[in-house]
Amino acid sequence: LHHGGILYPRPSETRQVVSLDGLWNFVVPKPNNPLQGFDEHWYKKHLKDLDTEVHIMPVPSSYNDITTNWKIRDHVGLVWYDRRFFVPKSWYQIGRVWLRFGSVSYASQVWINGQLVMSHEIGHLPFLAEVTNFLKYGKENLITVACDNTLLSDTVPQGKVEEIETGRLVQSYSFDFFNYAGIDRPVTLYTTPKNYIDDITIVTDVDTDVGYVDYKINYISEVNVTCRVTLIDKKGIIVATSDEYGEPYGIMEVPKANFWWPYLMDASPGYLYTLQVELLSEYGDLIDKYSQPIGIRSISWTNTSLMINNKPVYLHGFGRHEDSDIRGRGLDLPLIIRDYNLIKWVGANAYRTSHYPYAEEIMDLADELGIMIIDECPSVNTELFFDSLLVKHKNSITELIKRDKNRPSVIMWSAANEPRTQFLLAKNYFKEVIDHVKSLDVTRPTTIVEAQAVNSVYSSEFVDIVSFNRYNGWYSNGGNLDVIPLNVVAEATAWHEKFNKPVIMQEYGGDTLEGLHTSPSFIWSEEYQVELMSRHFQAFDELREKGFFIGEFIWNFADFKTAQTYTRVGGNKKGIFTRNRQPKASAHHLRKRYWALAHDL
Ligand code: GCB
Repeated sequence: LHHGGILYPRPSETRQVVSLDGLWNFVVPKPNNPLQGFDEHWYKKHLKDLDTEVHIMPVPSSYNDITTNWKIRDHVGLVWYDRRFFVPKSWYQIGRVWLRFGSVSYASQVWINGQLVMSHEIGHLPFLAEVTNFLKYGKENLITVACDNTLLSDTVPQGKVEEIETGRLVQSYSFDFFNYAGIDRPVTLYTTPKNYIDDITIVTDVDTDVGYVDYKINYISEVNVTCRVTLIDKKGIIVATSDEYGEPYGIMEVPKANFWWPYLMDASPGYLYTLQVELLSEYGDLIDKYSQPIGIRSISWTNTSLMINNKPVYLHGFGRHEDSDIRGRGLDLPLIIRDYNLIKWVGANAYRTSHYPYAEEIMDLADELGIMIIDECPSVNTELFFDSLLVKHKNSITELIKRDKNRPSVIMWSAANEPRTQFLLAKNYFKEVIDHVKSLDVTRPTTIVEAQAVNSVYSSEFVDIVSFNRYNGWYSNGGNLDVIPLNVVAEATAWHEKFNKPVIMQEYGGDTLEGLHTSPSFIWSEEYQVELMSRHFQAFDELREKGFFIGEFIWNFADFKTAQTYTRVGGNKKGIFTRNRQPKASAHHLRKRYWALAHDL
């Protein structure tokens, strides 16, 4: 696998990008022979020529809900995808050709024309390989992907596979969202010159009205090169340039900079500049060029607050999922733009990418709108802790930070959701996880989202910001909404007192069936959800007076699919929007609060 940068494929004067999205062929091996594809060398054949049922599968999409066959929805193990594509003759000796997947869930192997080009494990993260020497130029090529959704004790996240009475394998897991799988994000083929820009790392800072952009360029080159870095504002005006020495690192000063501000904290939140990076030969010829959007802002924190550009922020938003009807976790542009419009409408300024990294295309919109992101790695509900798992957990963080390090929207790293941190084994495990995050990025605070009781947690001592989830009026005291203010204030205060750090309530909420009305409110009704929220708001207002409480996130932005269980009616219904993104009464209620909070700031 490629160990360099993972820059998003962007066309430029020196780079071409071709999408391999579209309709692929899809085959599920026979249940009695899960390794059929390997035994029969499917990667060397066209799936369409096999003597077995071939489905048409859209890419990107999860495969689970596309067909009408429950055996595909609930399949455990390998599935196979392939398609043909052309590579233009003009790409021959163009330099390098790369193949990049936005993500494949969970593990995958990729072949080009029958030759293995890469393998990757862990969903929700991009991976790539150089495929220059595997391609046929000016001819048709074949790409084959084997994808395995199996979750075991040594995967991130963990799961269990059991054989039931009929001999069928069944996947179980304790996390509360459907284990969607497949090629769920875009697949791209792109070119770079032979000598090319491999990675860019940006750290920004602010001082009164001056912005600082610290840049570091990694390039691969067999010849002597210099770097020219130019910062361009939204109007296309050059506001700063690197010095004449052409070093691959430096600091640019931007007088009277437009800072990146969170949504509703400024008239033009999410201001982005373009950082244009050029690799030049010693004669001054352009070798490679890449343009990276960046925002200028600072993040700092104390034991009671979190600051953007030295101004304290109060986070008000939600936990979310990448989830929708039919496509599952597959990237869908109409859906992400709808979500973006709903986020603006409801007046949220933040969300957590619960419980895995979201698509880069979604993150781009957060950068642009000024939404503050708590960027979560794919570790959710970890129950067993051991070294080989720790290695994978760290890998997922390495890949996440490599992908998102330049995003102004990312203001915090979440290293896990609801691990079983009451076990002593979790202590050293999470110390190592947080040390690892810090070894890669010291500019952002860390958190671990806790569900254990304050006094039995071994992880919050390592993080910068304490996060907890609690379902008062739902999993505890269901039906007794009056306990909420007391309990929430007491618990948040206890977290602060124990760890002396800022505190965020990362989840609270209750399942609500849209259209179910009761007066007085009764569990599952729209009225109950609204009242549950009001009682929390009362607690949050009290907590804000105390000075250490820095954020409230309702669970969840929208209803989403889960595994089949008797506690979930068509999935988790704690959304303030339905699964098809229409408001429940709670969305209107939340909107009033979030806009009022915004005007308060
Ligand atoms: C939680 C989990 C989240 C669940 C939620 C619920 O604590 O973090 O993934 O969906 O509770 O609704 O049970």
